[in-house]
Amino acid sequence: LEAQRRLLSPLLGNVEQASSLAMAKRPVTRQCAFEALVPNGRPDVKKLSVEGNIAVGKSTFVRLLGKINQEWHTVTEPLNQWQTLQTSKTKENSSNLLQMIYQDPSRWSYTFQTFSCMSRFKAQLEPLSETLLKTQEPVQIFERSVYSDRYVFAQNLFELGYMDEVEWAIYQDWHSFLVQQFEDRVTLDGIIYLQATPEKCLERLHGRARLEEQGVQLDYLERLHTQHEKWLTEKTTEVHFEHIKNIPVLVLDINKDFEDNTLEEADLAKKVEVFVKNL
Ligand code: UDP
Ligand code: D5M
Ligand code: MG
Repeated sequence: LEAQRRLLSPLLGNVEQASSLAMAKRPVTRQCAFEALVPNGRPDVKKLSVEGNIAVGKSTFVRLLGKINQEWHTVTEPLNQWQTLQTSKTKENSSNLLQMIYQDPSRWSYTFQTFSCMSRFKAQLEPLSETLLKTQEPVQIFERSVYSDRYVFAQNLFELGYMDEVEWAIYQDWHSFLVQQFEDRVTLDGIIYLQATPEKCLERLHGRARLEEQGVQLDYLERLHTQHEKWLTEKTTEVHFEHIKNIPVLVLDINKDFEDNTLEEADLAKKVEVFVKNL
């Protein structure tokens, strides 16, 4: 484990922290088959994902959004499925894939990517609930997406050498195929990027004390931070899908705690409301 940890070398030193609203035009290529699911005359659903480093505060933020606007349908990450992957019909026989990838990333990275990404596809492809369809301006908010799975995690694990070239090629092939097949249904209208320093994320990670993550080091979070920055602020990541290339991104600096801080919560919620309205 020590040897593996040493391999997670740091990429980045300083992190720019700024809160900015980066808007671009809404992609024009959504809908068609999906439109048929929407009753006549009803505005279609705006879909967003909340992205950000491990333990930055995404789940807390998504819960907050769901509380603030009860018409917004929120979907948290299917982490539970990765921790209790059933390997036989009896419930006692389950494997913790999250623990396995942290303990032996070379062995389990590709397997983890297939399972985590499929679970994200399934979450994004879930039929819209009756309640959501009845709302005037339906909004769905996902914690992470099939895009961060590839452009943050899978990319990083490949760069670290935990997936070899063959695994990476196969991963990219099926990922592109699935996104293209389901484009209308897995496309997003906007991304909320929760930004904080890797140091702040590590502090929150320690506070949360999830058992599987005990060995996570700062340099791993620094690498993931860099992947997020390259993808969402610098826009230097090569993205393979037109519908996601120019997606509007709302960057929120959440170094300051928003949890249990009513003023901070209200300020962030206002920014999200304006962002969603303009999508
Ligand atoms: N947290 C915090 N301040 C905040 C938001 C979150 O201390 O403003 C804590 C939260 O209670 C949890 C940890 O940070 O213990 C990680 O939060 P979360 O699970 O929401 O992060 P995620 O991994 O989903 O991004
Ligand atoms: O993310 C949940 C946990 O799962 C955290 O330890 C990161 C890990 N994770 C999520 N997606 C991936 C992929 N695709 N590969 C490897 N590890 C992953 P949290 O940020 O706590 O909500
Ligand atoms: Mg979470």
